[in-house]
Amino acid sequence: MASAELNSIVLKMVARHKGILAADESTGTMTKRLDSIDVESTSDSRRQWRQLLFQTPDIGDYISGVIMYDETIRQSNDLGMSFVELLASNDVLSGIKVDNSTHDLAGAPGEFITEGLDGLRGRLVEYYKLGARFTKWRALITVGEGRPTDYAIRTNAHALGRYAALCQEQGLVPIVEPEIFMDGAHSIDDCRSATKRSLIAVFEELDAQNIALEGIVLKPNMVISGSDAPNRAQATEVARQTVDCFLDTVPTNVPGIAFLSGGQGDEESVVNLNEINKIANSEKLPWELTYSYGRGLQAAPLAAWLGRAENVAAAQAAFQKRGRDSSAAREGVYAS
Ligand code: 5MM
Repeated sequence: MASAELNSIVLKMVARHKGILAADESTGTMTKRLDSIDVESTSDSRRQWRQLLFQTPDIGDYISGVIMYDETIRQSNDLGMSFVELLASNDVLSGIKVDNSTHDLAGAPGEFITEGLDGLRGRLVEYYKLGARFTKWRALITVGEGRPTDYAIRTNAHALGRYAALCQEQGLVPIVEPEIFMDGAHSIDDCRSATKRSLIAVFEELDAQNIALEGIVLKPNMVISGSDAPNRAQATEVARQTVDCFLDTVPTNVPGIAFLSGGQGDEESVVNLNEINKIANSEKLPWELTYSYGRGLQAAPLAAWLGRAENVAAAQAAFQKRGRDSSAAREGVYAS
Protein backbone atom coordinates (compact mmCIF):
# COMPACT_ATOMS: atom_id res chain seq x y z
CA MET A 1 0.00 0.00 0.00
CA ALA A 2 1.16 3.52 -0.70
CA SER A 3 2.75 5.11 2.30
CA ALA A 4 0.25 8.01 2.05
CA GLU A 5 -2.60 5.62 2.88
CA LEU A 6 -0.66 4.09 5.76
CA ASN A 7 0.11 7.60 6.97
CA SER A 8 -3.58 8.56 6.98
CA ILE A 9 -4.30 5.58 9.27
CA VAL A 10 -1.38 6.57 11.52
CA LEU A 11 -2.70 10.12 11.81
CA LYS A 12 -6.07 8.78 12.98
CA MET A 13 -4.33 6.52 15.52
CA VAL A 14 -2.36 9.38 17.07
CA ALA A 15 -5.04 12.07 16.67
CA ARG A 16 -5.19 14.86 19.23
CA HIS A 17 -7.00 14.05 22.50
CA LYS A 18 -6.94 10.32 21.78
CA GLY A 19 -4.82 7.25 22.44
CA ILE A 20 -4.88 3.52 21.81
CA LEU A 21 -6.40 0.90 24.11
CA ALA A 22 -4.23 -2.21 24.39
CA ALA A 23 -6.82 -4.95 24.92
CA ASP A 24 -4.71 -7.65 23.30
CA GLU A 25 -3.96 -9.76 26.34
CA SER A 26 -3.30 -13.33 25.28
CA THR A 27 -5.55 -15.91 26.91
CA GLY A 28 -2.90 -16.64 29.56
CA THR A 29 -2.52 -12.99 30.54
CA MET A 30 -6.29 -12.36 30.46
CA THR A 31 -6.80 -15.39 32.66
CA LYS A 32 -4.40 -13.91 35.24
CA ARG A 33 -6.33 -10.63 35.13
CA LEU A 34 -9.68 -12.39 35.59
CA ASP A 35 -8.26 -14.61 38.33
CA SER A 36 -7.41 -11.42 40.23
CA ILE A 37 -11.15 -10.63 40.47
CA ASP A 38 -12.22 -14.26 41.00
CA VAL A 39 -13.85 -14.57 37.59
CA GLU A 40 -13.41 -17.81 35.68
CA SER A 41 -11.62 -17.19 32.38
CA THR A 42 -13.73 -18.55 29.54
CA SER A 43 -14.16 -17.39 25.98
CA ASP A 44 -17.43 -15.79 27.06
CA SER A 45 -16.13 -14.05 30.20
CA ARG A 46 -13.29 -12.62 28.14
CA ARG A 47 -15.86 -11.50 25.54
CA GLN A 48 -18.01 -9.86 28.21
CA TRP A 49 -15.04 -7.94 29.56
CA ARG A 50 -14.07 -6.64 26.15
CA GLN A 51 -17.72 -5.85 25.33
CA LEU A 52 -17.96 -3.76 28.49
CA LEU A 53 -14.95 -1.70 27.42
CA PHE A 54 -15.90 -1.36 23.76
CA GLN A 55 -19.51 -0.35 24.57
CA THR A 56 -18.50 2.44 26.91
CA PRO A 57 -20.68 5.22 25.47
CA ASP A 58 -18.08 7.91 24.79
CA ILE A 59 -15.15 5.63 23.96
CA GLY A 60 -14.48 7.46 20.69
CA ASP A 61 -13.72 10.69 22.58
CA TYR A 62 -10.47 9.32 24.04
CA ILE A 63 -9.72 6.08 22.17
CA SER A 64 -8.65 6.14 18.52
CA GLY A 65 -7.99 2.44 18.15
CA VAL A 66 -8.12 -0.84 20.03
CA ILE A 67 -5.52 -3.58 19.80
CA MET A 68 -7.25 -6.95 20.00
CA TYR A 69 -6.18 -10.56 20.37
CA ASP A 70 -6.97 -13.22 17.77
CA GLU A 71 -9.92 -14.52 19.81
CA THR A 72 -11.30 -11.02 20.38
CA ILE A 73 -11.29 -9.74 16.80
CA ARG A 74 -13.57 -12.68 15.91
CA GLN A 75 -16.08 -11.94 18.70
CA SER A 76 -19.32 -9.94 18.80
CA ASN A 77 -21.45 -8.15 21.37
CA ASP A 78 -24.61 -9.63 22.88
CA LEU A 79 -26.62 -8.30 19.91
CA GLY A 80 -24.42 -10.06 17.38
CA MET A 81 -22.57 -6.99 16.14
CA SER A 82 -18.92 -7.84 15.57
CA PHE A 83 -16.47 -5.98 17.76
CA VAL A 84 -14.87 -4.53 14.63
CA GLU A 85 -18.24 -3.06 13.55
CA LEU A 86 -19.06 -1.93 17.06
CA LEU A 87 -15.78 -0.03 17.34
CA ALA A 88 -16.14 1.42 13.84
CA SER A 89 -19.59 2.73 14.79
CA ASN A 90 -17.78 4.86 17.38
CA ASP A 91 -15.04 5.89 14.95
CA VAL A 92 -12.51 3.58 16.62
CA LEU A 93 -10.03 1.65 14.47
CA SER A 94 -9.44 -2.06 14.97
CA GLY A 95 -5.97 -3.43 15.50
CA ILE A 96 -4.56 -6.87 16.16
CA LYS A 97 -1.61 -8.32 18.03
CA VAL A 98 0.22 -10.57 15.57
CA ASP A 99 3.20 -11.78 17.57
CA ASN A 100 3.20 -15.19 19.16
CA SER A 101 4.57 -13.90 22.44
CA THR A 102 8.01 -13.81 24.01
CA HIS A 103 10.17 -16.91 24.38
CA ASP A 104 13.56 -17.60 25.97
CA LEU A 105 16.34 -16.35 23.71
CA ALA A 106 18.69 -19.26 23.09
CA GLY A 107 22.04 -18.82 24.80
CA ALA A 108 21.00 -15.67 26.64
CA PRO A 109 19.69 -16.41 30.14
CA GLY A 110 17.04 -13.93 31.26
CA GLU A 111 16.50 -12.52 27.79
CA PHE A 112 13.69 -13.03 25.31
CA ILE A 113 12.87 -13.16 21.64
CA THR A 114 9.43 -12.56 20.20
CA GLU A 115 8.23 -15.25 17.80
CA GLY A 116 5.52 -15.28 15.15
CA LEU A 117 7.10 -14.53 11.78
CA ASP A 118 6.34 -17.95 10.29
CA GLY A 119 3.11 -17.73 8.29
CA LEU A 120 2.66 -14.08 9.23
CA ARG A 121 1.90 -12.89 5.69
CA GLY A 122 -1.11 -15.23 5.45
CA ARG A 123 -2.41 -14.22 8.86
CA LEU A 124 -2.15 -10.54 7.93
CA VAL A 125 -4.25 -11.12 4.82
CA GLU A 126 -6.96 -12.65 7.00
CA TYR A 127 -6.79 -9.92 9.65
CA TYR A 128 -7.17 -7.23 6.99
CA LYS A 129 -10.30 -9.00 5.72
CA LEU A 130 -11.61 -9.14 9.29
CA GLY A 131 -11.30 -5.35 9.43
CA ALA A 132 -7.96 -4.73 11.14
CA ARG A 133 -6.10 -1.65 9.93
CA PHE A 134 -3.13 -1.81 12.27
CA THR A 135 -1.10 -4.45 14.07
CA LYS A 136 1.17 -4.80 17.07
CA TRP A 137 4.37 -6.74 17.80
CA ARG A 138 6.04 -6.45 21.21
CA ALA A 139 9.70 -7.12 21.88
CA LEU A 140 10.69 -7.45 25.53
CA ILE A 141 14.14 -6.29 26.61
CA THR A 142 15.25 -6.92 30.19
CA VAL A 143 17.75 -4.87 32.24
CA GLY A 144 20.27 -6.04 34.86
CA GLU A 145 23.39 -8.20 35.35
CA GLY A 146 24.89 -7.56 31.92
CA ARG A 147 21.52 -7.21 30.23
CA PRO A 148 20.45 -6.20 27.70
CA THR A 149 23.06 -7.86 25.54
CA ASP A 150 23.69 -6.60 22.02
CA TYR A 151 22.53 -10.03 20.89
CA ALA A 152 19.07 -9.58 22.43
CA ILE A 153 18.78 -6.02 21.15
CA ARG A 154 19.79 -6.93 17.60
CA THR A 155 17.71 -10.08 17.22
CA ASN A 156 14.59 -8.37 18.54
CA ALA A 157 15.14 -5.31 16.36
CA HIS A 158 15.58 -7.52 13.31
CA ALA A 159 12.31 -9.33 14.04
CA LEU A 160 10.50 -6.00 14.49
CA GLY A 161 11.78 -4.94 11.08
CA ARG A 162 10.63 -8.14 9.39
CA TYR A 163 7.21 -7.83 11.02
CA ALA A 164 6.87 -4.17 10.03
CA ALA A 165 7.80 -4.88 6.40
CA LEU A 166 5.17 -7.61 6.08
CA CYS A 167 2.49 -5.42 7.65
CA GLN A 168 3.15 -2.45 5.39
CA GLU A 169 3.11 -4.79 2.38
CA GLN A 170 -0.42 -5.85 3.38
CA GLY A 171 -1.70 -2.30 4.01
CA LEU A 172 -1.56 -2.55 7.79
CA VAL A 173 0.13 0.01 10.02
CA PRO A 174 2.64 -1.71 12.29
CA ILE A 175 2.89 -0.61 15.91
CA VAL A 176 6.56 -1.20 16.66
CA GLU A 177 6.89 -1.98 20.37
CA PRO A 178 10.38 -2.45 21.79
CA GLU A 179 9.65 -2.53 25.53
CA ILE A 180 12.41 -2.07 28.08
CA PHE A 181 10.95 -4.05 30.96
CA MET A 182 10.29 -1.96 34.06
CA ASP A 183 10.50 -4.90 36.47
CA GLY A 184 13.72 -4.81 38.48
CA ALA A 185 15.77 -2.47 40.66
CA HIS A 186 17.66 -0.74 37.83
CA SER A 187 18.10 3.03 37.78
CA ILE A 188 16.54 5.48 35.35
CA ASP A 189 20.01 5.93 33.78
CA ASP A 190 20.19 2.18 33.11
CA CYS A 191 16.73 2.38 31.50
CA ARG A 192 17.82 5.30 29.36
CA SER A 193 20.95 3.48 28.20
CA ALA A 194 18.97 0.34 27.30
CA THR A 195 16.23 2.38 25.60
CA LYS A 196 18.75 4.32 23.54
CA ARG A 197 20.64 1.19 22.43
CA SER A 198 17.41 -0.56 21.56
CA LEU A 199 15.89 2.35 19.61
CA ILE A 200 19.08 2.89 17.62
CA ALA A 201 19.03 -0.78 16.61
CA VAL A 202 15.30 -0.70 15.80
CA PHE A 203 15.60 2.31 13.49
CA GLU A 204 18.67 0.83 11.79
CA GLU A 205 16.63 -2.31 11.05
CA LEU A 206 13.57 -0.37 9.90
CA ASP A 207 15.79 1.57 7.53
CA ALA A 208 17.57 -1.55 6.26
CA GLN A 209 14.20 -3.24 5.64
CA ASN A 210 12.73 -0.29 3.69
CA ILE A 211 10.05 0.64 6.20
CA ALA A 212 8.14 3.85 5.48
CA LEU A 213 8.51 5.59 8.84
CA GLU A 214 5.49 7.82 8.17
CA GLY A 215 3.48 4.56 8.18
CA ILE A 216 4.40 3.27 11.64
CA VAL A 217 3.54 4.07 15.24
CA LEU A 218 6.33 3.60 17.79
CA LYS A 219 5.19 2.12 21.11
CA PRO A 220 8.04 2.49 23.57
CA ASN A 221 8.47 2.54 27.32
CA MET A 222 9.04 5.82 29.07
CA VAL A 223 12.57 6.27 30.43
CA ILE A 224 11.82 5.40 34.02
CA SER A 225 13.34 3.82 37.15
CA GLY A 226 12.86 0.09 37.64
CA SER A 227 9.77 -0.76 39.67
CA ASP A 228 11.91 -1.90 42.65
CA ALA A 229 14.56 0.81 42.39
CA PRO A 230 15.30 2.86 45.50
CA ASN A 231 14.39 6.57 45.13
CA ARG A 232 12.51 6.21 41.87
CA ALA A 233 12.78 9.26 39.60
CA GLN A 234 9.89 11.72 39.69
CA ALA A 235 7.74 12.73 36.73
CA THR A 236 9.73 15.80 35.69
CA GLU A 237 12.91 13.74 35.41
CA VAL A 238 11.11 10.87 33.66
CA ALA A 239 9.79 13.35 31.10
CA ARG A 240 13.11 15.10 30.53
CA GLN A 241 15.05 11.87 30.15
CA THR A 242 12.39 10.34 27.89
CA VAL A 243 12.28 13.32 25.56
CA ASP A 244 16.07 13.66 25.43
CA CYS A 245 16.46 9.95 24.68
CA PHE A 246 13.96 10.21 21.80
CA LEU A 247 15.62 13.34 20.44
CA ASP A 248 18.78 11.24 20.21
CA THR A 249 17.16 8.25 18.52
CA VAL A 250 13.72 8.70 16.93
CA PRO A 251 13.66 10.17 13.41
CA THR A 252 11.49 13.24 12.96
CA ASN A 253 9.41 11.62 10.22
CA VAL A 254 7.93 9.12 12.68
CA PRO A 255 4.47 10.71 13.10
CA GLY A 256 3.56 9.39 16.51
CA ILE A 257 4.76 7.75 19.67
CA ALA A 258 2.22 5.89 21.82
CA PHE A 259 3.61 4.88 25.19
CA LEU A 260 2.95 1.60 26.96
CA SER A 261 2.21 1.86 30.68
CA GLY A 262 4.41 -1.08 31.64
CA GLY A 263 2.98 -1.63 35.10
CA GLN A 264 3.14 2.00 36.23
CA GLY A 265 0.49 2.98 38.74
CA ASP A 266 -2.63 4.60 37.25
CA GLU A 267 -1.76 8.08 38.46
CA GLU A 268 1.93 7.62 37.61
CA SER A 269 1.17 6.72 33.98
CA VAL A 270 -0.97 9.84 33.59
CA VAL A 271 1.30 12.28 35.42
CA ASN A 272 4.39 11.11 33.50
CA LEU A 273 2.60 11.44 30.14
CA ASN A 274 1.38 14.89 31.16
CA GLU A 275 4.91 16.07 31.94
CA ILE A 276 6.17 14.67 28.63
CA ASN A 277 3.48 16.60 26.74
CA LYS A 278 4.22 19.78 28.67
CA ILE A 279 7.73 19.58 27.24
CA ALA A 280 6.32 18.73 23.81
CA ASN A 281 4.11 21.82 23.93
CA SER A 282 6.89 24.17 24.99
CA GLU A 283 9.65 22.74 22.79
CA LYS A 284 7.55 21.94 19.70
CA LEU A 285 8.66 18.32 19.41
CA PRO A 286 8.18 16.68 15.99
CA TRP A 287 6.01 13.73 17.11
CA GLU A 288 2.53 13.26 18.52
CA LEU A 289 3.02 11.78 22.02
CA THR A 290 0.12 9.70 23.26
CA TYR A 291 -0.81 6.51 25.10
CA SER A 292 -1.32 2.89 24.19
CA TYR A 293 -2.03 1.60 27.66
CA GLY A 294 -3.18 -1.84 28.67
CA ARG A 295 -3.08 -1.98 32.44
CA GLY A 296 -3.06 1.83 32.68
CA LEU A 297 -6.57 1.96 31.21
CA GLN A 298 -8.02 -1.36 32.35
CA ALA A 299 -6.92 -1.96 35.93
CA ALA A 300 -9.46 0.39 37.54
CA PRO A 301 -12.51 -0.72 35.52
CA LEU A 302 -11.62 -4.38 36.00
CA ALA A 303 -11.55 -3.89 39.77
CA ALA A 304 -14.93 -2.12 39.57
CA TRP A 305 -16.52 -4.83 37.43
CA LEU A 306 -15.80 -8.02 39.41
CA GLY A 307 -17.63 -9.97 36.71
CA ARG A 308 -21.07 -8.74 37.85
CA ALA A 309 -23.73 -7.36 35.51
CA GLU A 310 -24.82 -4.82 38.13
CA ASN A 311 -21.30 -3.33 38.09
CA VAL A 312 -21.07 -2.74 34.33
CA ALA A 313 -22.03 0.95 34.55
CA ALA A 314 -19.56 1.59 37.39
CA ALA A 315 -16.81 -0.18 35.48
CA GLN A 316 -17.54 1.85 32.35
CA ALA A 317 -17.43 5.01 34.46
CA ALA A 318 -14.01 3.95 35.76
CA PHE A 319 -12.83 3.33 32.19
CA GLN A 320 -14.15 6.75 31.14
CA LYS A 321 -12.19 8.36 33.96
CA ARG A 322 -8.97 6.58 32.97
CA GLY A 323 -9.56 7.54 29.33
CA ARG A 324 -10.37 11.17 30.08
CA ASP A 325 -7.38 11.58 32.42
CA SER A 326 -5.06 10.00 29.85
CA SER A 327 -6.54 12.20 27.13
CA ALA A 328 -5.84 15.32 29.20
CA ALA A 329 -2.28 14.10 29.85
CA ARG A 330 -1.84 13.50 26.13
CA GLU A 331 -2.42 17.26 25.74
CA GLY A 332 -0.26 18.21 28.74
CA VAL A 333 -3.25 19.73 30.58
CA TYR A 334 -3.99 17.06 33.21
CA ALA A 335 -4.77 18.39 36.68
CA SER A 336 -5.04 15.79 39.47
C1 5MM B 1 -2.27 -5.83 27.03
O1 5MM B 1 -1.09 -6.63 27.18
C2 5MM B 1 -0.40 -6.87 25.97
C3 5MM B 1 -0.27 -8.31 25.68
O2 5MM B 1 0.47 -8.98 26.63
P1 5MM B 1 0.65 -10.60 26.55
O3 5MM B 1 1.13 -10.98 25.18
O4 5MM B 1 1.68 -10.85 27.61
O5 5MM B 1 -0.64 -11.22 26.89
C4 5MM B 1 0.92 -6.10 26.01
O6 5MM B 1 1.73 -6.37 24.90
C5 5MM B 1 0.58 -4.66 26.03
O7 5MM B 1 0.01 -4.28 24.81
C6 5MM B 1 1.77 -3.76 26.26
O8 5MM B 1 2.71 -4.32 27.14
C7 5MM B 1 1.28 -2.48 26.85
O9 5MM B 1 0.47 -2.78 27.97
P2 5MM B 1 0.77 -2.08 29.35
O10 5MM B 1 -0.05 -2.82 30.35
O11 5MM B 1 2.26 -2.21 29.57
O12 5MM B 1 0.34 -0.64 29.12
